[in-house]
Amino acid sequence: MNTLIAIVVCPWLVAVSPSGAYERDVTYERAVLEDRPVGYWRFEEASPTHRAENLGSRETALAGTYIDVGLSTASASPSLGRAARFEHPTSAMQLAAGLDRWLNATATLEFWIKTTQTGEGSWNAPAVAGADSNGDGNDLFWGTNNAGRIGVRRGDSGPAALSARPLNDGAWHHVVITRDAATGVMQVYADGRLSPDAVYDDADHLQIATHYRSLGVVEHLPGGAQKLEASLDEVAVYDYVLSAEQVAEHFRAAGELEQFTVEERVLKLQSRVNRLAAELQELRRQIESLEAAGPALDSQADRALPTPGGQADPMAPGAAGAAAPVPGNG
Ligand SMILES: [Ca+2]
Ligand SMILES: [Ca+2]
Repeated sequence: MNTLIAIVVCPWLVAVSPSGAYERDVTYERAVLEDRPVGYWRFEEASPTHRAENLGSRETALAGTYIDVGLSTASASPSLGRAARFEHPTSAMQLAAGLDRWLNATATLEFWIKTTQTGEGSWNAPAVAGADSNGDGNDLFWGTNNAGRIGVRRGDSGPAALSARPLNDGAWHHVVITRDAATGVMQVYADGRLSPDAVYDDADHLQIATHYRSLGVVEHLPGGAQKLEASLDEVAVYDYVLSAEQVAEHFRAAGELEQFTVEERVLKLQSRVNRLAAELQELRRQIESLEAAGPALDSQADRALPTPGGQADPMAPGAAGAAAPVPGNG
């Protein structure tokens, strides 16, 4: 009964398993789905024998198969549920169809990552997704790790947009990488904010032709490459460039992370205050609009009243139905 009530009263806040044993907050999930990802993997499965559910619009076409991936790990906050550990040289999630169709075009890759790995090299550095085109720079490395700085690289040692600071401190971080295939502009957001100096205009505008359909590994690499060693969560792929507001909203929807510094908590609270102030301003505007329209509405109401000489008020003094004064003590 309680389960039913929770779902009916607030369907976007609480999801309850059929057994009722596991509850999770889906605030973050709702924020991501509102922005229509084509692929969105939450890693909520309890066992790697299950298929990784894709909540994005491509549904089963981008469902995943776990390969040596650890599951049921606590994620960065209750709103993120569980996370996946890509902790072995063979750890990967293989998808039913290619990711390159999306990520080689204008796209966004969003994920949460926890790692202590220090990426070395460029084309052979660990990354979340991508494939090497052997012998040339006609390739993309999404989520590449360059000495702990995470971002996207085009080409073997080519242009890259990387987070301003290393993120390999063993704490969870929200990373959003965007690439506009038409303009060549690549951006990296770390923990909700655009990284300074992490916008790179890749002027070559190459048409990338590599094929890949895995998460947690760079495909088609000759020997000697570094394999990603990290926990990942809430990986999402979009077929457009997320705006700064959308990125900030997702980060905010993750809720409070205990790892945040006082400065980061103040920034999050300030962001919430700004949003409430904007909502208050909008409400005031609506009130003023109603007040301004008030006289006109009153005039219309007056015109709708019965004219004098029309139907008599049955309770008026002297009317037949009016009650006679009752003598008494008052
Ligand atoms: Ca999750
Ligand atoms: Ca290459």
